[in-house]
Amino acid sequence: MPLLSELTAAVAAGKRADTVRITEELLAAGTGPQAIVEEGLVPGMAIVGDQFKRNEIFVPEMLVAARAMKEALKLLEPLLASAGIKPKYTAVIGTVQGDLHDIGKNLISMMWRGANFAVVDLGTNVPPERYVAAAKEHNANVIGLSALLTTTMPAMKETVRQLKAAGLTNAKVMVGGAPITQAFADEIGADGYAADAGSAVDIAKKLMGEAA
Ligand code: B1M
Repeated sequence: MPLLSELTAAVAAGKRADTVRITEELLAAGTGPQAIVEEGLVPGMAIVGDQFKRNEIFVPEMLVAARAMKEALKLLEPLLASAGIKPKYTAVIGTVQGDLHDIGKNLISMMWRGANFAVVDLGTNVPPERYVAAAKEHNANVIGLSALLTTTMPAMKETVRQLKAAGLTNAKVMVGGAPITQAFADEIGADGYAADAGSAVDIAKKLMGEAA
């Protein structure tokens, strides 16, 4: 199997040591860091996202794969930065005000990073004003809101309202979390809704006008 395909398989299987070793071998063989990301690592996370959507794997496997990818990215990020290669899109993400759940939000961040989005993670309990300020500061293309409690759904609604009122014409607002539905997303005026981390990548890409 060519090395890039081996890398894809290693990430998808969450084999951290193999992922790092193959990344090092590819670099030593002269493969560019961008090709390693786009043709090796990202397809691995795409496989994981699809398996997750089909309930073939669960959160622990997804986290293990994401960690393997993160280790490889540690090697590549300085090279990508020095070559001036930047991710195409920037996403700002956080869990809405009053809500401290972050496991789902962290998964979405990892998957977006895996799809080559630059991700600014605002953490949990994020007030609407912070989303607005961060979206402006980073010129975000996607703003992701996560909520796990029915009691924090109004905070999500208020955040979407403030983001829309701020006139961020460049940015699409995406929402998700266990109590969130497409109907609620439509009701509060969000641009996109994803039920899980796998479809969160597809939806974000669609919002950017790209094929999922
Ligand atoms: Co909390 N909790 N919790 N909790 N907790 C739930 C959510 C609950 C359903 C449990 C229950 O009663 N059955 C319930 C909510 C009930 C409701 O509102 N209807 C609940 C409650 C009540 C509470 C407290 C109020 C409990 C208390 O103190 N009395 C409290 C609230 C604290 C607060 O936030 N202010 C609380 C606290 C906690 C812990 C701190 C103990 C811990 C959180 C730890 C952490 O996140 N660091 C915790 C946990 C772990 C859970 C459960 C057990 C698991 C949540 C989780 O991480 N799931 C949860 C019950 C459950 O879901 N089975 C529960 C795994 C995660 C991968 O899934 O986050 O849904 P999820 O993310 C998914 C999708 O939703 C989606 O993609 C992810 C991957 O597929 N998604 C997005 C998420 N965000 C997205 C954003 C997107 C797109 C998709 O676009 C931007």
